[in-house]
Amino acid sequence: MSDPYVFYGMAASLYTAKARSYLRKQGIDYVERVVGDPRYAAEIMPEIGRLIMPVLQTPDGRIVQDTVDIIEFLDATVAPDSSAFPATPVHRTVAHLLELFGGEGLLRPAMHYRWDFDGTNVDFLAKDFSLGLVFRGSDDERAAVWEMASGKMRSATVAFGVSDELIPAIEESYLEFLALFDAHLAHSPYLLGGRATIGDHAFMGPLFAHLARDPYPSVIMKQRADRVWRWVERMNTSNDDTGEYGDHPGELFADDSVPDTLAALLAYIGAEYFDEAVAQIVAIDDHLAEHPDVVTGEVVNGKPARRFTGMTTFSWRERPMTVAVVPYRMFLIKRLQDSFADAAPADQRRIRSVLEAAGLDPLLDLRPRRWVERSNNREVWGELQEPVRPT
Ligand SMILES: N[C@@H](CCC(=O)N[C@@H](CS)C(=O)NCC(=O)O)C(=O)O
Repeated sequence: MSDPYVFYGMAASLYTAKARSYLRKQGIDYVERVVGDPRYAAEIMPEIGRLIMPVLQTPDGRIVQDTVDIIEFLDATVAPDSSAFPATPVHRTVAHLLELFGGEGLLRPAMHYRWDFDGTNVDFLAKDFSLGLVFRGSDDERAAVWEMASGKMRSATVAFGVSDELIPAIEESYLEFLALFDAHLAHSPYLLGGRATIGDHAFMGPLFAHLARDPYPSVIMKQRADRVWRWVERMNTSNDDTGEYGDHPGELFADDSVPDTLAALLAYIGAEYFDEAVAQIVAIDDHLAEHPDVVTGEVVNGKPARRFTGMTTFSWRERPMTVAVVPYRMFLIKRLQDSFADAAPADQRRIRSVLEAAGLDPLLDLRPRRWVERSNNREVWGELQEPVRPT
């Protein structure tokens, strides 16, 4: 028997939940270690140049950081027969869109419901964070690490657009999302039908660690969207866990189709997230226009730990919202466009009409003058190209 994979993360971490659900759904033999484990500092950090989770270490010692790369690597090497990437063109492109929205678009409610309800959440979070970050440390060490880590994450809420005046709208928007996802799950155990795809795994990031597990929002999910709560449970099992659907075929929706409840969720993504995604593309293109000295392959922002490239403002629910510019999103949008580009012309027309119905089709065309790619576990600038900006 070969050694298991080693998976570094922690219970409270958003992106850890995304890749963990993949490991579990695929029945991959792995052990999980917290990032406070001294082996993370000794073996992982020197390779990846920053503290970030999750990270996968393969039995032969290879290190893979970033949930997209972890899932893609395992999908190609361990699980090609049960791939989380749909084989058909519409489903595949929609899965990439859901991956973008799940991993990035749901950060705002996740951050708000974690960090703005101290009366209910904070004692749990303090213990939970220190379990993952401090390995067998004293109470004083735990308290110090919690102060540092929680201070950093709390200030990041602002970077994701949480502000006092927008909180009522953020909550309204999240409840709408829960209602739409819950309605979709009434007839389907996963986003694209009978099995989990990369879209489900990305949704697990915000929906598990923060929105289903932190005390305050977990009650909201259980009371308002019990099917979403069940989906979260299901995503953490290695079997189907679809009893309430009867004998459900483990297949995606027939004929590459998008049922009405999924179309409604896509329309929600169009209304809630499209302007933000476009603002990110434009801001990255502006940044590159102002920095013509950037070269292909250069680490974005000079250091892997620098995740933001300034701030940008766009209109959200008819109010201005200011958020951090996140170059990593260019990596995800490129994958969406690559999936579209790989499709045959007739399939491209079908993809475009599904996205058009949701007001999302320009995401198939807009691009900054350089994409963001990943190399050696870092985000790097791609080749220079002709930008396509909104008209
Ligand atoms: N793009 C990365 C994001 C990973 C990420 O942001 N992880 C968070 C925890 S959920 C983290 O390590 N944050 C630490 C930090 O930014 O200092 C992925 O998909 O894996």
